[in-house]
Amino acid sequence: MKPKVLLSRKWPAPCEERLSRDYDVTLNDADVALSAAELRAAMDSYDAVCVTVTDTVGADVIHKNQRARIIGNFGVGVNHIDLDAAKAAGVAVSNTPDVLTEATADMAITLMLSAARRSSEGERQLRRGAWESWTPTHLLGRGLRGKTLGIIGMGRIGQEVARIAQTAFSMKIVYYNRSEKPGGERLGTVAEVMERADVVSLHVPGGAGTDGLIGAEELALLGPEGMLINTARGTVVDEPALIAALQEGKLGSAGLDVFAQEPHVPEELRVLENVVLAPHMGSAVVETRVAMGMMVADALDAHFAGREIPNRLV
Ligand code: 8YV
Repeated sequence: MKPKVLLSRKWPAPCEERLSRDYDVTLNDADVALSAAELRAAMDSYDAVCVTVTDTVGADVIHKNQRARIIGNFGVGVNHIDLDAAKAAGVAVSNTPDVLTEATADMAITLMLSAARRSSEGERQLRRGAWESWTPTHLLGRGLRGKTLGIIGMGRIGQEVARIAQTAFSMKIVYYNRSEKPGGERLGTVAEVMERADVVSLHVPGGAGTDGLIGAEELALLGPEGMLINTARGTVVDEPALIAALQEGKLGSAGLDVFAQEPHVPEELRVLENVVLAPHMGSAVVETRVAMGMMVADALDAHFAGREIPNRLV
């Protein structure tokens, strides 16, 4: 009998094909995520449950003596999984680091360039037939060359964003991180980074420790010419404060791939011209998503073969 595996969302075909060879795979290909009750029930009917950022896997979902002894997370961020509850229940949890570093860093750079050069605004104008003529002052943006980029969270993705910005745009890098990392000047506080930088890109994990890390005060330090890029988690920024700062011109612009309550994006953000928005696409590259799925498959293979689980967090 093949172990029973649940995929909470649809995965790239090569990953599903690989898993189907060795496992009895069920997948949720509906457009909506599974509810907590469905996830809890799945923990008792499957040998492994594979989840994504859209699944809230709390202490009400994970329970002692559940059938699934492994939860494979398709993604690096695990703020949606209660790791303490998993530990208490003796359930393994794995994630997918490294393989999405470049894709996510590229997304941060995409948003940065797009917000700096107002390309989304220009496209919206063109598509609604409002581009009347070329003039020397039409849709003037800002250059990134020689500006200062602040990185909050100098982990793998933060370092890669810094590297690209430094090598491609000669940006000066300042960062806030608990420990010293290569690739820039480490500053003592988030506030110092917000004050020194022209552009700030967020790369800290989500969860209680970073909830509302960037609020009205920090945004004001970044200032009317400043730009905020977020490809980390929406909860890291106080979203109402961000909206107010953008509306009042206290913050120049923003590039956002993540939101506090996805897939909900506040109407106030959607109507602002000085914001570039993306629906959580950081790792949305074919090769990356396949690599992520294969990494979860590797973890399941190791688990069922009784080997050490790669990328095991719990
Ligand atoms: C993933 C992400 O696509 O890996 C992460 O933490 O935020 C995204 O890049 C998403 O989480 C899929 O679960």
